[in-house]
Amino acid sequence: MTVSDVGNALPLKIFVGYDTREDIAYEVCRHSILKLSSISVEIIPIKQSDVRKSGLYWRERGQLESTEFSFTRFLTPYLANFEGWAVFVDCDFLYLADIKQLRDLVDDKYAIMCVQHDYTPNETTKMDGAVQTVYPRKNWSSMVLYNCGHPKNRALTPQLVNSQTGAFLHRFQWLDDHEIGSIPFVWNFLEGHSQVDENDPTTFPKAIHYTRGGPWFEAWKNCQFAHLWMKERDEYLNEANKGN
Ligand SMILES: [Mn+2]
Repeated sequence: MTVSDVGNALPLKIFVGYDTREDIAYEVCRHSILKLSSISVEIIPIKQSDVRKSGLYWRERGQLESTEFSFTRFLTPYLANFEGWAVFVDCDFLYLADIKQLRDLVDDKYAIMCVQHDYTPNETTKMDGAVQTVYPRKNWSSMVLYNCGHPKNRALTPQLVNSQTGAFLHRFQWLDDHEIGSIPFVWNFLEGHSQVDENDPTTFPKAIHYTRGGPWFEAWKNCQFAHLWMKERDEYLNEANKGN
């Protein structure tokens, strides 16, 4: 929290998809958000074991779910009490810019906003060997600004999140197309896919998405932008050690 926020509205809720195999990715993502944020934020990991315990999540794990938050992410508006705007983001992101700039993009006429990638991955597997699936609107759901108070998002009850197909949820089929706003791709900059144009600052990443797997996996320790993630990880570890 910063001084300029005193008296302002509630902190921005940022729900982060948490996977037990990627705890360090979550911690580093969180660190990068907090380090650069000029607004007050509340970072909340969505842990599958927690939402199972609290009775919000009961579906069986499917073979195509590459992370523990494949479906739990769609509980975001519910978890935010269907109030205000909230962010959902995968844990495999590294923020390079102030999240205030992202929040300033919100437009109440939309039910959700996201980067609308036109993306077909080259890899057939991702991360630690999980199957890479290809579908329309691939990667749109990995970082979403939810207008949690929008009436259409009331559809996202635990009942629906636990019963609907992956296609329905990941393609946002509870919404009409015009209810889905667009955000510049630099807020979900896909490592290995999105391109920087050195002559065009609007292409410089504001949040890198290590969607194929990040440096916390042996197979991806030399991926593009690995050094940025490693640097953030070292800062996180240094601070965590000092604080204990
Ligand atoms: Mn991801």
